[in-house]
Amino acid sequence: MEIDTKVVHGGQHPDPSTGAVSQPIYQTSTFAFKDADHGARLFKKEEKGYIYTRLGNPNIDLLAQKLAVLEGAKAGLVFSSGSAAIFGIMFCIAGKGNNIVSDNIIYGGTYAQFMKVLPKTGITTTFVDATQVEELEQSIKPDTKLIFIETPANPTLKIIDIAKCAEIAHKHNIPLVVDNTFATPCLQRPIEHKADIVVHSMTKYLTGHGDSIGGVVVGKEEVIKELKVLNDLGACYNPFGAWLTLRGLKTLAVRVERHSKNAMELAKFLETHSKVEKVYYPGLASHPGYEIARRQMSDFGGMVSFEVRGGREAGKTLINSVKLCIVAVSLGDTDTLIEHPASMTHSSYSDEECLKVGIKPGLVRISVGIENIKDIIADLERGLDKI
Ligand code: LCS
Repeated sequence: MEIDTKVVHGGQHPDPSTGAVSQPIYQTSTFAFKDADHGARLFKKEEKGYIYTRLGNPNIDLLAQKLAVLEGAKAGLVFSSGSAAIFGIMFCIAGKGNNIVSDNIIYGGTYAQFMKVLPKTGITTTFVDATQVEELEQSIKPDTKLIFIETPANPTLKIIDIAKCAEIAHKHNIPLVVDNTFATPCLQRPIEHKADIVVHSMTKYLTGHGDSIGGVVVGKEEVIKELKVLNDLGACYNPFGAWLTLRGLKTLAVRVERHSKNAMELAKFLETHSKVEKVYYPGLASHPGYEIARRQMSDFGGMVSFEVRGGREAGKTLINSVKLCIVAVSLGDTDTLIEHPASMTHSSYSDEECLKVGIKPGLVRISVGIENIKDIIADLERGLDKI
């Protein structure tokens, strides 16, 4: 099946007990056993069945299975957020006293987790520019347990060659972890490029309507089994959230097609605008990652960033002048969202760190929605005129 058929049917069948095409919501914390022996057999894993929603639930399991199918992985595990999913990987795969190597442009919340939370568990992070293959390879030390990248990266849309990073990781017998939130499996499937573990904030395109927070990890069965111990830590998801994401996934391909088409038009408009200094969109030939993006993605996605002439103040004027675009963080929603990375999503980077990795003070990020592009452009044109 092609990916746009898989998002509709992949891993899913009508409910076996009722024939319901949309799986009913199993909003229950616990499941009744037939008798004492049945309960004991389930706990001993001698028989399959549901025990308690923290350990497993039909909606949550179906979602994990479906996302594994979409990414071409063997298994998956869903979490209460993308951040929890990332922490799960670091805690279980890297572990105490070890190191991870991460690209230096990542979501600000992930950066904060690597800088402030992981050290509490004894994990250190080495930040590199993963587009520089030699730098990446040299950064790997004997205690390095994994490489982590986002591509396209938040917020500069930096494109990293997944296959090259995987080659380096495997040379050193460590896994490559790819955060595929920006691309979605409709546009990029990192496992096809030899990545080992894929993580998503489901909060974004996968759920797609800005109404639920969640995260997922997919990979080999042994990796997911390792992460399953996190159930004992309390890491789990909820049936209604899973149902919302399963519903959102049905339209993922059509939404992403529209997001990408709108983003390309917006990027082209911004590139010719006199108030705009630079546009960051991997679908533009001027983007340094354009060739790699063409190779590893089937389209360029719905995220566009740009620098306005006049720096932070000009960016602020623009953000305060738009009417249709909603001033908010998050991304991948039906609605167009606009934000200022340096003071919002990436405020965990100091001003110096922002400058070092290229998150300029005048950078504005737009999650291009599925509205009519003429209305989005008209709104931004009005805002740019106010600068
Ligand atoms: N990975 C990426 C690439 C993200 O953009 C985010 C959140 C996360 C992981 C974390 O996922 P969460 O825990 O929020 O589900 N990115 C956000 C952003 O750019 N604005 O608000 C949240």
